[in-house]
Amino acid sequence: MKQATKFIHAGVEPDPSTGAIMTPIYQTSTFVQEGPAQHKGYEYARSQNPTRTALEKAYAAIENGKFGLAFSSGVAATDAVIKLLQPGDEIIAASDMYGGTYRLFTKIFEKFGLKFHYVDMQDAKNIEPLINSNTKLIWAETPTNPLMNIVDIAAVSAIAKKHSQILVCVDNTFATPYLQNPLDLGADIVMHSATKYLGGHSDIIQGCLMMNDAGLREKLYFIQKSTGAVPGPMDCFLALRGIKTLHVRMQRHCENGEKIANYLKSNTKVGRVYWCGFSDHPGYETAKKQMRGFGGMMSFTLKDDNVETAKKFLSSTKLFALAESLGGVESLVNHPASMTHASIPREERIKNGLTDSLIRLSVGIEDADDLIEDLQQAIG
Ligand code: P1T
Repeated sequence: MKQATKFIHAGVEPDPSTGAIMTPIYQTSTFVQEGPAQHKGYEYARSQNPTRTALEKAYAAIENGKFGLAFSSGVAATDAVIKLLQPGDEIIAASDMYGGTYRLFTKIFEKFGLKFHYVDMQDAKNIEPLINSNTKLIWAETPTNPLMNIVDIAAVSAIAKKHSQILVCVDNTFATPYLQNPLDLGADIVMHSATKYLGGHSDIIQGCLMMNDAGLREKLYFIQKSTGAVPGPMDCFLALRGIKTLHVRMQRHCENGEKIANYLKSNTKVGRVYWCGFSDHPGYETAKKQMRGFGGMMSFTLKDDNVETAKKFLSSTKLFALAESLGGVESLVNHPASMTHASIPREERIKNGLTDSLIRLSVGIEDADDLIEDLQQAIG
């Protein structure tokens, strides 16, 4: 089945009781049983809910996976993956990633005896020297938030496959399944902040995991129901609705992204533009190999590269709303150093290239000319 058809139909069947074409919002906490343990597959809504079941089937299908699991946030989905591990286990993660993921690893899980190593994963070979018998997970994000670095998923997965105990999980939030399918490239788990492009309308917080291995699905399902970070049925309904237009939205995000990236590059007041669709981007060849387009996320600095000028720009846009998050139909602008990545220690951040003056754009699906006009007046 072609992608566009899959995004619209994945997981959804006419409702068995009424024929409703849209999966109803099963707003219920529990399900009546005919006798003890005699039920229709639904017992208690933390464990199963029909709206969530439809969404989880859709999640599996859009990432070419066998199984999908929905969580109450992207961070909750990441949390579930790390709970597969035990004290003493080691994780290799990319040094550039969403600040909240870094915070979860360093502030929550390190104190439970997990050891995290952070490497520049733009060269997969950097991983190998860190592998030992305790290494259980490689955590990759690509393109990375906010520097748009590219990790070669097939190369990282091939290294992991040499060691049977190592799982690879890829945070595919920025690329979305429209552009990239990590399971097809050898990853064991795909994670998304569905809050972003999958939901697509800035109206839910949600996360998900997709995988092919039934044993892994059982372990993650056990964690999902035991720790309880499940999304409510209304949010599942909204995510299901969002997925139906993912391909159409992404097409426009990619078109607008290219126009805006080129506009910024040509503006003499702009310094460096971080967008993986430029042929001089260090990860361009890998991006071209593993992605079907380059998306609408980018970061840049102004030539007058200081925090005050950046802040003035951030307060001057009118269409680009200054806010955390990304991937919605409306354009957003963000200051990673003080907003989404504030939990990463400054020295650590700067060492990896995330300066105080970096500006991140989530290019929406408005008219590109209007967006360029807005950037133009804000740059001045
Ligand atoms: O916000 P939540 O749904 O819990 O997802 C966390 C998350 C995980 N991975 C990536 C790549 C992300 O970008 C995020 C959330 N990011 C933002 C809120 C942001 O503005 O970058």
